[in-house]
Amino acid sequence: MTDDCPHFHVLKTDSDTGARRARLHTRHGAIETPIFMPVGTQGTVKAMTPVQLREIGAQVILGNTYHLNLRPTSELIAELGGLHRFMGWDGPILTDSGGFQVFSLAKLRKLRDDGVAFQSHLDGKKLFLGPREVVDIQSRLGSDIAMVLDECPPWPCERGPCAEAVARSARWAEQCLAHARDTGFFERGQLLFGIAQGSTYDDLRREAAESLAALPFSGYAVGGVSVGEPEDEMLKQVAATIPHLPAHKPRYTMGLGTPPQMLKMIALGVDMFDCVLPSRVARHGLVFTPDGPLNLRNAVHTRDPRPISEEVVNYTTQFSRSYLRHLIQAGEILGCTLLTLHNLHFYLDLMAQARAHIEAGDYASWHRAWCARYEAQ
Ligand code: PRF
Repeated sequence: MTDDCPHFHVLKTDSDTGARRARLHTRHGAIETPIFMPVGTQGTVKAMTPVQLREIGAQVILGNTYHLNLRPTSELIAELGGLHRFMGWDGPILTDSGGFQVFSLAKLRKLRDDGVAFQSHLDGKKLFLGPREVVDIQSRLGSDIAMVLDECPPWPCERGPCAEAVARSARWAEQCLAHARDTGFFERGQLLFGIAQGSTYDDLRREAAESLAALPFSGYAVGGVSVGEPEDEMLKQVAATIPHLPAHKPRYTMGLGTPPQMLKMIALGVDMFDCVLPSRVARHGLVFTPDGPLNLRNAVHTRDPRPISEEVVNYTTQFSRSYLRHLIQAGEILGCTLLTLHNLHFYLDLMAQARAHIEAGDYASWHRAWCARYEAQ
């Protein structure tokens, strides 16, 4: 295997941890890593305009094959010029393949060797997603980074079913790659990432990673983490997977996490993260600060004239905790916008700090001190 990867350049590798500073090139521009990707499931990062996302430093956002293909459908989005034009975001977009969402949302799922049959959670319509379907849908959406179809075992999961999920995911990944090649996916400049499963079994994690690493995917994700397992178990699973993935390609842990979890995973060599956490909890009044999360619904903030944090500067931190609490208590839309903006800015800025500290060569001590303060509460 050569260490040449035309779309990914590792700029600096940390000497004390597995952290690296890199640049991922897509057909809608470059992404500086480590990076957090705000989640825009239905073609919108809830409560945020694309201009606001740009202003807080978002570089790449996520979309979801499952949701967008049900409504308004990938055919309609293709007809309207693709997802970028449809939603007015001209930066990179990563789309998840839909398998994971079928398992968490759809009704009457039936797992088959060739894919998964299910009923729409919206209208009960009978549908099917296989390796070819998810590649075709992501082609129509025009995402810059597409994900293969995988089977994410629940936690906890017995070894037998987990080994089957790993084997099935490996077959589906290979079929996705073959179909992408056959349909001009890579010629159009789209990238395709493999997803390594394996739950809590180190040897299955290794097997999953090695079988994917043998194929020329554009990057690799660690799937099946943050599905209810304790944090130390989550870190163990990522640590069991990363060493068996190619070092010269991007690595992405799907669907996590808290700020300290992301910093710890960067130290293990992870480059990319996505999570609904910062945007979802914002809509319920929870905001992030360097001293840990703050619940603005709490009565202690009723007359608090201070900003969310004296150290964080964004559009939202000009307002008092008292006012922001009032907006959330009153169910005002602006409350969702302001708190989502704050939380996403907090996550994106944390990644910018991580990049700067990897460059400066003090990532190990910086991230330990950052987590200690955040978790001291
Ligand atoms: N697979 C896919 N998407 C996902 C996951 C996965 O395992 C997870 C698990 N944390 C979140 N999103 N395809």
